[in-house]
Amino acid sequence: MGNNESSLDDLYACESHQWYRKFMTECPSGLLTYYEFKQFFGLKKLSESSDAYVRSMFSTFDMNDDGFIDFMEYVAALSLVLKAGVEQKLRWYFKLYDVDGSGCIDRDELLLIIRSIHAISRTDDQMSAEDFTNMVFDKIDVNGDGELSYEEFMEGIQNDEMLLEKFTASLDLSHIVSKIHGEMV
Ligand SMILES: [Ca+2]
Ligand SMILES: [Ca+2]
Ligand SMILES: [Ca+2]
Repeated sequence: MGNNESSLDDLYACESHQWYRKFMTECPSGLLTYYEFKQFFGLKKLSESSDAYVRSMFSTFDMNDDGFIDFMEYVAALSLVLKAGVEQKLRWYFKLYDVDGSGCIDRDELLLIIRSIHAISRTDDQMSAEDFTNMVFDKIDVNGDGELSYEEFMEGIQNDEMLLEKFTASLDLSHIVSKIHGEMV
């Protein structure tokens, strides 16, 4: 089979093309509103806390803050979810988890997000959102001030295999990816 480099490029181009088709089918105006975003990802009936989570996800994808996700923002978001390295993902998670943008993640923020993730992904995870939040703070709130700074978060998660796996899995969005792939066949 041809050389690897070009087939990788082809694959990427092909994926982008599929993403574009899906995007334009679901969203002919080329701009995705929050409502359409939820439709797009099959997130219709959400509890209040899940809604808050999806809304903050929407606004991290809406990079120019105009209230819409355009195609470039959508591709950037998908590329991040699908292809980004660990550090890049963690940086994005930090932004997502820091709901009020204070530069630190406090206990309530982490709990809110973890609860919302549980609600959306319906994992039969043994650990409750409260237990998970407490464990995270026990492990990586190094100075014990009840907030996770950017450094505590980045270093703590990257140095703890179990947490790293948990956090990556929590946002792997595989149901979204498989939804998109499902329509590629
Ligand atoms: Ca935008
Ligand atoms: Ca905060
Ligand atoms: Ca701290």
